[in-house]
Amino acid sequence: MQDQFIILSLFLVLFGPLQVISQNQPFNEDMLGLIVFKAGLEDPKNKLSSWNEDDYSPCNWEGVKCDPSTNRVSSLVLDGFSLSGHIGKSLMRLQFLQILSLSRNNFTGRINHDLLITLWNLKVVDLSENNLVGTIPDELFKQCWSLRVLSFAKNNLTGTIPDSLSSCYSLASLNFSSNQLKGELHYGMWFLKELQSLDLSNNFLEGEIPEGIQNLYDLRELRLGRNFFIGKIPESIGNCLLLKLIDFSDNLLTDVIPESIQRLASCTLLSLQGNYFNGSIPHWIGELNNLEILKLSSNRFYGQIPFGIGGLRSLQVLNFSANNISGSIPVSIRELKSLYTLDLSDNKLNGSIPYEIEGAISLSELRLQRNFLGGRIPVQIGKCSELTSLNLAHNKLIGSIPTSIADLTNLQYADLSYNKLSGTLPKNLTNLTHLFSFNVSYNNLKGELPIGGFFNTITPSFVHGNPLLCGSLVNHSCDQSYHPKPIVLNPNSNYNNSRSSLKNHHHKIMLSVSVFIAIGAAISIVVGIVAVTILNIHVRSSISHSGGEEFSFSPEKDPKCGQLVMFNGDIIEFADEANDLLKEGNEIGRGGFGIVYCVVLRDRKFVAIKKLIGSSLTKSQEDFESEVQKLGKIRHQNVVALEGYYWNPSFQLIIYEHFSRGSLHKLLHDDQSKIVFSWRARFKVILGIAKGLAYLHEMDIIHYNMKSTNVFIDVCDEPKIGDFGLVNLLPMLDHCVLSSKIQSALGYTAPEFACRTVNITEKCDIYGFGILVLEIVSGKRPVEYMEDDVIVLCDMVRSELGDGKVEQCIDEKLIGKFSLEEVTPVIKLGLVCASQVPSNRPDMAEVVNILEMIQCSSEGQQEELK
Ligand SMILES: *[C@@H]1O[C@H](CO)[C@@H](O)[C@H](O)[C@H]1NC(C)=O
Ligand SMILES: *[C@@H]1O[C@H](CO)[C@@H](O)[C@H](O)[C@H]1NC(C)=O
Ligand SMILES: *[C@@H]1O[C@H](CO)[C@@H](O)[C@H](O)[C@H]1NC(C)=O
Ligand SMILES: *[C@@H]1O[C@H](CO)[C@@H](O)[C@H](O)[C@H]1NC(C)=O
Ligand SMILES: *[C@@H]1O[C@H](CO)[C@@H](O)[C@H](O)[C@H]1NC(C)=O
Ligand SMILES: *[C@@H]1O[C@H](CO)[C@@H](O)[C@H](O)[C@H]1NC(C)=O
Ligand SMILES: *[C@@H]1O[C@H](CO)[C@@H](O)[C@H](O)[C@H]1NC(C)=O
Ligand SMILES: *[C@@H]1O[C@H](CO)[C@@H](O)[C@H](O)[C@H]1NC(C)=O
Ligand SMILES: *[C@@H]1O[C@H](CO)[C@@H](O)[C@H](O)[C@H]1NC(C)=O
Ligand SMILES: *[C@@H]1O[C@H](CO)[C@@H](O)[C@H](O)[C@H]1NC(C)=O
Ligand SMILES: CC(=O)N[C@H]1CO[C@H](CO)[C@@H](O)[C@@H]1O
Repeated sequence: MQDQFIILSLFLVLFGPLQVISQNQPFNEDMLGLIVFKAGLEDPKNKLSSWNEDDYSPCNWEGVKCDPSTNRVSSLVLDGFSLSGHIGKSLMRLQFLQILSLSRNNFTGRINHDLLITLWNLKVVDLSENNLVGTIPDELFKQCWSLRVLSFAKNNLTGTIPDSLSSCYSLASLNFSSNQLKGELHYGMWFLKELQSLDLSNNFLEGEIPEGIQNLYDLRELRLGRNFFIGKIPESIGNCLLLKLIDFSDNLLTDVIPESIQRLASCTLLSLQGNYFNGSIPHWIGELNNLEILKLSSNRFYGQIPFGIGGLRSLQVLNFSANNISGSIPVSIRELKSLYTLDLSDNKLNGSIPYEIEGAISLSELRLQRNFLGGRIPVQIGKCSELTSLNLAHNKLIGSIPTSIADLTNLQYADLSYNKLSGTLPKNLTNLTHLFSFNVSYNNLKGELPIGGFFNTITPSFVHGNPLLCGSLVNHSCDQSYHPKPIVLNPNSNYNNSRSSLKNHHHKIMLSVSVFIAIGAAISIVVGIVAVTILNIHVRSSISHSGGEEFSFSPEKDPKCGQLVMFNGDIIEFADEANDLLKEGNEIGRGGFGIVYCVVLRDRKFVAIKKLIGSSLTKSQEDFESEVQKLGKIRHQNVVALEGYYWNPSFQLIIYEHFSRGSLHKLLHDDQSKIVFSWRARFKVILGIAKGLAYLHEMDIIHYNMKSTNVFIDVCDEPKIGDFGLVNLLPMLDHCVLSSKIQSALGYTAPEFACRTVNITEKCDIYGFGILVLEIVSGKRPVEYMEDDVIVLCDMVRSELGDGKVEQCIDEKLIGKFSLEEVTPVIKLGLVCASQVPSNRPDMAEVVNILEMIQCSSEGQQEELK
């Protein structure tokens, strides 16, 4: 058989043009061409075994198809047959060939310049993924009118793209990618008006991208990546309205992203990575709402990530890494339900990781390393259950590693190194069966390393640089391991016990006093009295012991003793002798965090000074100062301004603005207070608190302790929220424990505090706010102790409202002086905020909107009445 081929080939060579022989046998001419073609090939997998010269027709041969009307070979498709050899002249006998596809073989040699001239019927030529060398001959395109698809991709072709190519005006798809083509792109390329797909990526093309691309009005795919193009993307690209896939990656392109791209609404892929683009990421990018892949990494983009990015509902890959992007991660990220990969690494992002990341439920890879991200790792990250890879290294993250990380059952790789994380490693990280790398080196973690799972094979370099970690791995015995010291007992904290027993019966509004006493009060009162006594002794002794030394804190007097810092830059001069400053007579209040004194400064200005108790638990000076500095930046009409602070190792002061009218609690419940607290004023207070709290939440601050004694009222009836953010001044403890100590006020405590499995979020403040609303409207305390009953305000209101007796819930002092249309929705809003289930509570921004709507509609009604 092999011999026959050789003889045949010889025959062909010897007797030259075969037309003579084949004229009357057009049939055999196709066969002859194919047989000779086969004879020149290596066919290691015997793919062409069906090519038998004894057949009458090649039409049934593997890879061969004939046109039924002429019985001539119209299609030769031998993709991936592992053939090697040259694409010889013999194929040019297949005069009726329309499709020639030899992709994914090992053909070598040059491209014959006669190919298209001889086979002028060819519509598809695909020689991609072979080992063809040499230049693309200019003559090749002399007669190429019928050519629709041309691919020479992934060969070793050199030289330039011939200008003559522009005469192939039927071309719909052109692919010369992954060769070694050089030279500039000729504007003749844009004469190919039928072009739908153009791929010249991965060559050595250079120069500017010529003008005129708008002629390609049918273009859907444009890939010019991995070349050496310079200059800008032509603005006219925005006229190619059908473009879906745009890839200019890894060139030397400059300037800003053309505005006109915003017209390309069908675009699903936009890759500009690895260029020198600058300017900010355009806000309209969020309008390209079919985008699935957006890669802008490794450029010179600066400014913020536009909020509108949340409009990209189909987005799967977002890569902005290695730019100069600042600002924070927009909360609109929660809208990106399809997002699979998010890479914002190597930028200058501030702010914290927004808890809204929980909305990105498809997220598999999250890379935020090397930014300036602060704050805590949000517990909600546990909701991103598809996460396999998490890199937060080289940021300024604080707080503990949330146990919710253990919910990420698919997690394989996590790098949290080089942050300021504290606390212990959650034990149940050992539950993560796919974990193979969990790097927490260079943080402030303490305590014992978990045992089991990944931690059985851990090497020291995963945990290096945490001096307080213990265990055999780090040669540091756990005997004197870290035990959190208890916070100074708060006299009210034990109310939580009685509260939880109340809660079991919360469907009953009234509880008989005997039950109450039996379950809660007996214990809580005794503990309470003991605690108050201990607290008093502690405070008195600390005041009397440290006496004069403690109060000589003017920086000039003893610089080593500590430093007093006022945010307005003033050096504080106290009017009185330092010794008299923080004396009991000046005391104006006590809370979970400390004692508050009212002090007059030299300039006659009053300030409130809070002396932190549990001082041995406060952080290092550096941490304390950085937290207070942060709080000092919190400025809002409805939030108490922090004016300064003082630190020394034994005690710390925080200096606030002072409000002479006192707290909301005083205004509502102090019978001596003669002030008329009108409905208008109350509404203003409710709205103000809502705005202040919304602001705090926006700043990522959870208050944890919303109650009427922590809201102050200024002379214009504006409420000011105080006592926020202090949790961050204490060392990191389990949030749950900490919060239960702080949440001292009976009745304001959100039910989830009792439930250790539920994460505490800002929704706990919204619960407290709801109770506050009811308190302001009703003038009643959240829990009132009657002669032999306990009334839980929120349950009482809920039941009265249910019975249609709204008036019963409104402060008697207001009777006749309010509009029911306004009060009723406010009460309902209060109840919704005080829902038992955290997710049922609206967020504060919504609350503000609702209140403003209530205000508008009732004002509207009053207008109408006039
Ligand atoms: C391609 O052919 C060359 C020689 O003709 C051979 O060395 C090489 O292994 C072949 N490659 C493949 C992928 O078959
Ligand atoms: C061009 O050809 C290469 C190699 O076959 C292929 O990977 C690529 O997807 C093709 N480009 C287009 C736009 O189809
Ligand atoms: C293709 O070109 C590259 C770079 O010049 C060379 O290393 C490689 O050997 C070439 N391959 C073939 C099959 O000629
Ligand atoms: C962007 O870069 C170009 C050229 O590198 C420069 O001319 C232009 O001023 C830069 N524009 C902005 C907004 O930075
Ligand atoms: C983002 O792009 C950079 C290059 O610009 C690349 O190194 C990195 O791997 C990409 N990120 C992801 C997650 O693919
Ligand atoms: C990043 O932006 C800062 C100013 O915000 C500028 O000083 C710096 O040169 C920029 N870096 C790069 C690499 O563009
Ligand atoms: C991990 O432990 C915490 C409490 O320690 C618990 O809330 C959480 O459900 C646990 N997670 C897993 C996956 O076991
Ligand atoms: C996770 O680990 C905890 C102990 O840390 C264990 O109580 C719990 O059952 C584990 N959960 C799973 C799903 O393995
Ligand atoms: C953990 O991270 C540190 C700091 O980036 C690095 O030096 C160390 O090699 C990493 N360890 C492992 C096991 O990857
Ligand atoms: C722990 O001690 C052993 C033996 O002294 C030593 O080989 C090892 O390097 C030490 N490991 C660390 C993390 O210091
Ligand atoms: C809001 C915020 O924290 N901004 C800071 C982000 O980081 C830069 C550089 O460290 C600071 O200058 C900003 O004040």
